[in-house]
Amino acid sequence: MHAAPGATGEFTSLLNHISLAIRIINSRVRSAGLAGLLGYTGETNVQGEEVQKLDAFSNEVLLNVLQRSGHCGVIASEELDEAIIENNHGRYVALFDPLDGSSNIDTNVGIGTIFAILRRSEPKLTPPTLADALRPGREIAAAGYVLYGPSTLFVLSTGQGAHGFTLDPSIGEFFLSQPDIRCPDRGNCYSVNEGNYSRWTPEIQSWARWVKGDGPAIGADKDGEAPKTPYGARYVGSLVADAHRTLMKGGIFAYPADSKSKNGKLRLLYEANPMAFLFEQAGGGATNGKDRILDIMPTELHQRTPLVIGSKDDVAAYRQFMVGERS
Ligand code: AHM
Ligand code: MG
Repeated sequence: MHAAPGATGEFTSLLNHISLAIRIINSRVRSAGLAGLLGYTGETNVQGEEVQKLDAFSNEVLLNVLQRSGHCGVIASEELDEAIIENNHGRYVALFDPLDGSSNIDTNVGIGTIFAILRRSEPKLTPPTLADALRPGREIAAAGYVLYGPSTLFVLSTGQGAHGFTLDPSIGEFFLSQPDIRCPDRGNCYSVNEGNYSRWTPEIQSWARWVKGDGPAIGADKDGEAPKTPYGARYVGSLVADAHRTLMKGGIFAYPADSKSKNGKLRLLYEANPMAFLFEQAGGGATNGKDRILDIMPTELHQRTPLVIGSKDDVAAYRQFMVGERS
């Protein structure tokens, strides 16, 4: 963690607080199944204490740690209706999804935490407002995700590349394990909930047929290589797990809009922006199908957006289907 480039002083302290919250959440995630086995999943445990669901617990931990850090003027979470705006001296805005993929908790599938940090423009002169949080993702100062998988992996960017840190559980500290992650320019896997196929537009359906080798052949790229279809299918249903695989191995993850979720399912501020920031830092791409995710000007806290992230050539090919350059 200390090797994160560009992290100094207050900013470093904020990141250290986030790291602490993550380690607390990790320890509870690691024993979630055990707690269930021992019957701790009811309203109260044997000590008579209320047992919180893991996502509510994770939210509380991040909130408490960030509030006590004193660094945040605005804190917003996917689990809270309203933003917490309270600290006039806080120079930063923290936005997070405390436990993403929570529908996978009960089956012991990878889950994660996602966050973004923004700098308030004039923290000394103006009290914090909601507007401090409603900023485009290109202004993010730091973004990261944690994958609670076979190991606990923290992928972080402070705007100078994306770097992976693995938790050493024996001493409870993160160590730099994947410096300067680069997403391959093209991959051979696609990741999408294809159960939504009948709800997609014809453009998305065409892309899905193409990626399975059932669509029009696509010619060589400028580097002379034509994409080889069919792509393999991989879909966990936890954004952090699907995004991490895509970041490391290349390919594409898409959660498009559909006739049921007209603006897509994923949230711009807590999920799409941090992931888009990390993918761009690793040389990948991120679009809503037409526009760059990081250029979207948010209008509300819990705004949703279609999200397509991955290898830059795969994201570019998807976009060509959406804008009618391919069909
Ligand atoms: P959540 O924030 O309620 O956990 O929902 C977000 C999750 C993502 O992790 C994942 O990419 C997506 O929802 C999966 O949705 P679906 O089950 O519709 O495929
Ligand atoms: Mg989520």
